[in-house]
Amino acid sequence: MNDIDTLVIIPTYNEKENINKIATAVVDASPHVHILFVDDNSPDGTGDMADALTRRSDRIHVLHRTSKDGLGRAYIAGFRWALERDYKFVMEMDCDFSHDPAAIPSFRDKILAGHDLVIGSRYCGGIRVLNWPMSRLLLSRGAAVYVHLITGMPVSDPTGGFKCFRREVLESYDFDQVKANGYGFQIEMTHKAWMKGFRIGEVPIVFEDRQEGTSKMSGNIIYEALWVVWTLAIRNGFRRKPKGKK
Ligand SMILES: Nc1nc2c(ncn2[C@@H]2O[C@H](COP(=O)(O)OP(=O)(O)O)[C@@H](O)[C@H]2O)c(=O)[nH]1
Ligand SMILES: [Mg+2]
Repeated sequence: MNDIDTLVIIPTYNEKENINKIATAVVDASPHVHILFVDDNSPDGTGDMADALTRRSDRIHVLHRTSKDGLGRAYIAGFRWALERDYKFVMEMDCDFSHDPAAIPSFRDKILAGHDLVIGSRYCGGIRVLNWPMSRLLLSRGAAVYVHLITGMPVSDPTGGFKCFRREVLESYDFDQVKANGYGFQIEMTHKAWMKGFRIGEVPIVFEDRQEGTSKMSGNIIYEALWVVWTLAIRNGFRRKPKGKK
């Protein structure tokens, strides 16, 4: 695989305005990455566009799924695909430019400096969110406070979806036991890694609302995140630190 050691997984559902631009931007951002698009049979033809991209670049791959099944399920399919191959690091990233591809190298650098999971944070040392409605900012900030109060997890942006896993973290999960599928999925994956004692780091990111296409966020996703936090806390007996730590 030469210099390639990182897979950037990008789930897509109706992203025809963004997919070509994001592919170019990610490939240009780092010589170390491949992309895997995980498309849930988007009605707008995003899956066909992803196929066309794979023919143009051997650094771009696509996984097609039959129907819209949520972000978490798409990522798990991508994680399994990554683990069948030799990637050392696996990233999560949205297709809509809310996550700036130029930040990709900072995640890999932070992992190489001795972390197992690196989370892009909008909220460490200030708030860096552009063009989001105030309601969504409050929801996201509220979720961060809620997660911290209930679990004690020392992560400033637990619902964020721009992150990088060391392969060993993904190998440690039992994907059949993952319950949540939306923002709760991000909280659940990070909480599990933290409980197992993996080293978690944060890099500051600027988050900008999408300019093209539409959000797939729904009320159900919010309810799911609310209960999943309690499930995680209860399942771990309200333990507020990783195993083996005093
Ligand atoms: N494959 C797949 N991708 C999804 C699904 N839901 C959302 N996405 C993708 O996940 C990313 C984040 O979704 P988005 O709608 O921007 O959520 P928001 O940023 O929270 O409003 C985008 O790249 C979407 O195309 C899904 O059910 N399946
Ligand atoms: Mg978005």
